[in-house]
Amino acid sequence: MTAHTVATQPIPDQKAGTSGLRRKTRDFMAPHFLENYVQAILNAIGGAADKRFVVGGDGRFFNDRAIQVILRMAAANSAAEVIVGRNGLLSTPAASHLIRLNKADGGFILSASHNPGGIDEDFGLKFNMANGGPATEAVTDQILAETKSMRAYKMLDAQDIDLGQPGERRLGDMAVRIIDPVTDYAALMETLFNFDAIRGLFSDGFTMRFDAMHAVTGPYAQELLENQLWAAPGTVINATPLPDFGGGHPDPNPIWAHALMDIMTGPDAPDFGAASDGDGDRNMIVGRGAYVTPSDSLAVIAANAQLAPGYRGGLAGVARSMPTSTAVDRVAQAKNMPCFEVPTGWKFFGNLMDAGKVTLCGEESAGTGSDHVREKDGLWAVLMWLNILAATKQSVASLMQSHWQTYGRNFYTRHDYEAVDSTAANGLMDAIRQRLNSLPGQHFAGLTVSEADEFGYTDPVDGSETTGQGLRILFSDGARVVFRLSGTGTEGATLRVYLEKLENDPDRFGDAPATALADVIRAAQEIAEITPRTGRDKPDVTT
Ligand code: G16
Repeated sequence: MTAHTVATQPIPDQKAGTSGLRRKTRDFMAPHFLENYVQAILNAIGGAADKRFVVGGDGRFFNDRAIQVILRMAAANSAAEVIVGRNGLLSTPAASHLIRLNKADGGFILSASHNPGGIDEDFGLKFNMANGGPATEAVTDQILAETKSMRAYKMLDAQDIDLGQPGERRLGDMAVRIIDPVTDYAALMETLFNFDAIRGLFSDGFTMRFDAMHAVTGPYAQELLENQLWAAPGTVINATPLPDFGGGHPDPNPIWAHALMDIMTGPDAPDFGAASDGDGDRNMIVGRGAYVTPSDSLAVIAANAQLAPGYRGGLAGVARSMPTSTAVDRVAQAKNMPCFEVPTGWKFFGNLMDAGKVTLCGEESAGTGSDHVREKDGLWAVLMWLNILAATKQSVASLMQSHWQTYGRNFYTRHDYEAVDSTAANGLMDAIRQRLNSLPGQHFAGLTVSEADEFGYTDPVDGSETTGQGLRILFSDGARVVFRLSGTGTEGATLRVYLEKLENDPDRFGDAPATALADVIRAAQEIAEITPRTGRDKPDVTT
């Protein structure tokens, strides 16, 4: 087997978004596209010589081909070892754990997360660093710079490696270690949660559905929930990872996980429902007839985490992304815990966790996790909920009621306008940006603006600065609307409108979010002129 150098040209716009490079699958399959980007990553981290990496993905279309390319390039760039999940499968949190467990130099995670998969859908690649977390902005900036001057990449002439069986292989001088994707991750979960208590819950007749959405968490959920925690066979549905996720969006929210929502609101609803996304880092939590928003889930976990053995000593602090509701802030205040607000993107939590400033992090985009890894972790959140339910012996609905009684209810909803013309979306944002200073004091839909700004962040650990992270409008009654353009889409622009209002009147806790937030929604429409500027009279997705 010989390594050779392939001449190439820079490919425009290989700029990472919120979480790595996401593009149409056919873009990734185009000549040199993947290879250029992989070489740019290796160059940006100072080369691969003698380094060890973890490689795996969510099993979407092109996952298998891309992994073979990465293996050959790692070998040609003189890496010492690559650890790869059997059949190329690794959930994102499991990959993060493996990097840390094996003290690897980093990892390549192949996924476009919750985006659909297939030759005409989406693909993605991101690099995680030695701490197990997504590359920081400094590193992604360096990768981008490398893509712009890319002239050659290294490739080993070699046959595909059979990834179907665990064991040691060699690719030239590089070792390839194929491992079971689930084992180490499941062992980590057992150190964090009270498995006996959860087994007791299921033994007492507690029922559950976990929708793996034909994505990567199927094997993880079957092993943990059905084999180790004694949930009834059939608890995990859509458990086989498929390259096109069965034609669906593997996005765990009430819209895309509507099959699970139908079960949970139907006459035979089980006690508990949950779902995870393409690569297993997002989660949805739902009780019988009781959907829990990701922001509320974060707050409930912050309030109850000490019930799980791994968190018995309490939390060092909590952090949320800026658009996430402030429900967790009130828990932190009551418990006298530090609470950090960071830009959208899990990479912004990494420094806080590494520095021991926070234990628990969460995002409105269905991500929750702790410092056990450096990614959000869908199944971790599900096990945390099961542990809390086992310890409190409450239903999801009653737990939420008592949480709101204590802390108030943050009504919350997000409106997504997808595949909007990019110029129109940027124009909408610019127009608000230009009016930020004049908005305070103005009235919209009966609400008075009290503050308006554009969110920027200075990392308290390394002092790095990030600007332009969302436009915030606060109203005098404490309600809030945030406008932000998504960084994970692959088509046009996606406008996200995040709407929130705190309610302290227990008689109103049962209101529908759309009712409770009606005035905030109208105010957002008026401020952003959404319909005239985008031509849309309603959001594509409301969660
Ligand atoms: C990614 C990041 C998350 C972030 C989300 C937001 O999620 O990992 O930290 O909250 O994107 O996406 P957007 O920029 O579209 O609002 P994932 O699950 O897609 O990797």
